Amino acid sequence: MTSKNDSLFERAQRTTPGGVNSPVRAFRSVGGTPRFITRAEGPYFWDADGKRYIDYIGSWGPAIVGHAHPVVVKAVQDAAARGLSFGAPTEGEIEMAEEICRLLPSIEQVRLVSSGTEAAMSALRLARGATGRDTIIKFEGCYHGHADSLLVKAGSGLLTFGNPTSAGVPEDFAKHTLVLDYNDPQQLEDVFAKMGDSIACVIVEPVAGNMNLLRATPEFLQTMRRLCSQFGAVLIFDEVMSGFRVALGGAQAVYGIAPDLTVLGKVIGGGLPVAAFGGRADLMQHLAPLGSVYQAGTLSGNPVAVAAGMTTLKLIQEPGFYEALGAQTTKLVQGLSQAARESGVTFSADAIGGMFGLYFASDIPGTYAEMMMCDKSRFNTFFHAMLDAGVYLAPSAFEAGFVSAQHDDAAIDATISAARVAFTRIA
Ligand code: HOZ
Repeated sequence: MTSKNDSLFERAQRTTPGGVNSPVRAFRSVGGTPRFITRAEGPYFWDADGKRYIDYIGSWGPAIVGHAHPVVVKAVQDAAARGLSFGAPTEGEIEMAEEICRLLPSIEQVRLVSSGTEAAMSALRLARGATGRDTIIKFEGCYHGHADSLLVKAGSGLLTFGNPTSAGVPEDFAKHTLVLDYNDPQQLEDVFAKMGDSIACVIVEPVAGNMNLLRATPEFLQTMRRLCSQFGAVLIFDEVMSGFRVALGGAQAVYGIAPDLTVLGKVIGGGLPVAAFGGRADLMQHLAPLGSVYQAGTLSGNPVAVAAGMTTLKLIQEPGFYEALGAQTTKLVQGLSQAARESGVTFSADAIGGMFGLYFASDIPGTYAEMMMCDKSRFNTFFHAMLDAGVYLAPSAFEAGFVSAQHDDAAIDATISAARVAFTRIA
């Protein structure tokens, strides 16, 4: 019998490059046919062939309260009935800005946009405009969306500017980006000692989620905080993944470090396109219409998207929300680790809040280089065995996983049982 997923993929490729609207969805890294999703509810979604999966990507982070939460759906329906988009301000946007500033005290003022890419790109422009400097620092393995200055990999030496990682990014843009090693505070010290006065900003994922899950060491983040303050550079935390995910106050609450600017996305939209950047009021006041840094968007602060986001932000503040989310995520990674041990498979796992990483390596990686040494082919075998068993993990060995508040014991236990079988295919 022909699979509907197969025929949809074939059809999609005729009109859409690679058949997908975002590359990782194409399953290129793991092989096989992407699943076309027809509906989702709680911790599950269903594909075009009617097969149910326990979902561990949660739309790559936003679905923290579970898919199609009835309270969020109702808020979206009500907002939609009042009008889809006005291109003029609404009270809902003020409420959302107030809520963000209350939950992340380092944010004194915030601007809403529609995607994490847009938020990161705007934060960079603001940092450059406010400091009058061009050079930015990012870290190998961190992903901040696909703005030109950020699709850059390390050059040949510490002080060599980066090389584009995508065709279409001019060398002239990449030459303003320095790419350093994650979790290497000494490199930061060396670079700032040589050229601290010309650095506009340092942008970092304080808990990295785009090279699988990788925690920053406190020393690494403390060093960049100190150096940015000392040299007048702007410290930008990209909390698109970690914001409202590793804790209510994001990674900055976990580490107790206040960045100058924060980039947010995913959870704040509750599944609809809301992202934001915000921080120190004196920096934010450089933005148009007050200042000379231009930034704008027709759908920024869209009323339907804001309704989904605000309702989600309320739900995650219910008593015990993060305790329960963290407990289920820990139960998942401990169960998977135990199942791997029983099969003699070299494996480790980490979790922080509702985010987790699975590593086919004996220890949890602490650097990008260690992460790259994880066994990708074992991950791919595991991924497909889990998929066959109805568990949908991110289709890449280098993406983090996400648990929602709807992942109950039944879902977690079923996942661990599936893993017991999957690990035997590897051993
Ligand atoms: N940016 C996501 C991977 N880290 C993928 C988003 C998507 O395909 O929806």
